[in-house]
Amino acid sequence: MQSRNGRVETEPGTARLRELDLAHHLPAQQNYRLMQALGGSRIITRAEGCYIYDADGVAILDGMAGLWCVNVGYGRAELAEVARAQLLQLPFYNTFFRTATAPTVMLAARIAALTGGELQHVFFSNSGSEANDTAFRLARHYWDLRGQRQRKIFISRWNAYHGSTVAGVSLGGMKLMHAQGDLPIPGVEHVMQPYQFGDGFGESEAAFAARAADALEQRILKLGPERVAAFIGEPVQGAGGVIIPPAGYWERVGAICSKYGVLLICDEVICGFGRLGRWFGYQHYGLRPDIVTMAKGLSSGYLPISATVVSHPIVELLREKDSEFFHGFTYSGHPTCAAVALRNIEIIEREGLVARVANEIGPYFTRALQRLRSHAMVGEVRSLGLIGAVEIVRQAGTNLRFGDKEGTAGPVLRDRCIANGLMVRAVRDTIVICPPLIITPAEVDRLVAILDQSLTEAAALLA
Ligand code: PXG
Repeated sequence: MQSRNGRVETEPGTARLRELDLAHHLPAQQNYRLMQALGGSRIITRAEGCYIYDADGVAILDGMAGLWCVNVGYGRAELAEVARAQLLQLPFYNTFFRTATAPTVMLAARIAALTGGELQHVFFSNSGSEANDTAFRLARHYWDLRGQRQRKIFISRWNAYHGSTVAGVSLGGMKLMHAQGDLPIPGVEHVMQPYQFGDGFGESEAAFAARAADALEQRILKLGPERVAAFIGEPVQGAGGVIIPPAGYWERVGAICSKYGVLLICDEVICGFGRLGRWFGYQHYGLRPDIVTMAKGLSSGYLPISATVVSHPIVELLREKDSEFFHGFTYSGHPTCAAVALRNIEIIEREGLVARVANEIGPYFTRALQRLRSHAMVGEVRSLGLIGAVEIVRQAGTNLRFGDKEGTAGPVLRDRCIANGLMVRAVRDTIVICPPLIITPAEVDRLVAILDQSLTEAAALLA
């Protein structure tokens, strides 16, 4: 690192790091002026289990598993060792020139075994965004090859998150992201999300599920089914605020996709690898997707890698038509990332983390979170597996928000949580929680105790 006098700084102190951060580093999704006003970033220096530690030595319980990704928890020496061995043997080789590496091939086979059925073919990328871009390009190419060149439109949902690339933002339903860069690109449509607390409050679950699913059918009919390529959705929307769909919603959506021959793409970037108590969220909902995208938990965030799993008939058609898929990234199937992902899957299996979420810690988490319902400002607590949300409202029993606009109370509560030693995120007025799958009952109790205390403090601040 270069200091002001040109010398290399080997171990700059925290204050200097924060100074350099403000001077040179543009962190993701930030208001760079506000960052300056707030004095820069918190420097995270190490992590172990479910805890992260900052440069001041403060321990913070990581209620977000990094960024919805560190499923096996921090400090897994064997993942470091596997990476080291692979780096020494073959750090990199590409998959463009009819070349492959052992970890890449083994990981593809491993993933295909986990997804099963027709989902037998795996295309690798580096991020969830790229996995979805891959799905986007592949689905359009597929319909061209099938001679249905009109089938170009993707339908997604408002408030979905599918990434930050041009196609990722377009497929996503975040209006603030669309507003920058003139997005979405043409050919992407959005329908209502299955967010009962926000958009179907007081409606029966069955009626709301039908209404939300039927919005998809109505849009398909309006556009003309022959023009719709695919529907993409997260089984449970994560970044949108942990939207757990009402019973029956996905079943109906799956049936609508089949009825009109629309490809179903499940974005498993957050739900995959045990989060909902199954390997994948689509399995929880009994869906049969044509394409499945995954990232995050695939390597527990230890190294960047993502995958687009493609069903057999799609690949069969590419073969039959003798068509080259002009798509790929330098690091598609990166052997070191693949080796780490393979070992990560092995850890999840060896430790029975998926069943643990379904049968033990998931239900424990659900019960513990429900204790927060005693607060007057908690409108709803919901969870599935190890993902959960707490809705902050002005008055329990309603869905009315604090202040003049949405998003007043959420950040206040989040900041109290962080100050009290718990990392969580606020999505407007929804606190979202997504801890590592290894979290212990005692750590869940601590997580809930901090939320409890922080709710009391936030209530006083918002009064
Ligand atoms: N799909 C889903 C469902 C995601 O959650 C992506 C795709 C994109 O993955 P990459 O690896 O390209 O970031 C994601 C990522 C947030 C937040 O604010 C969530 C994500 C990323 C950044 C911030 O909760 N999810």
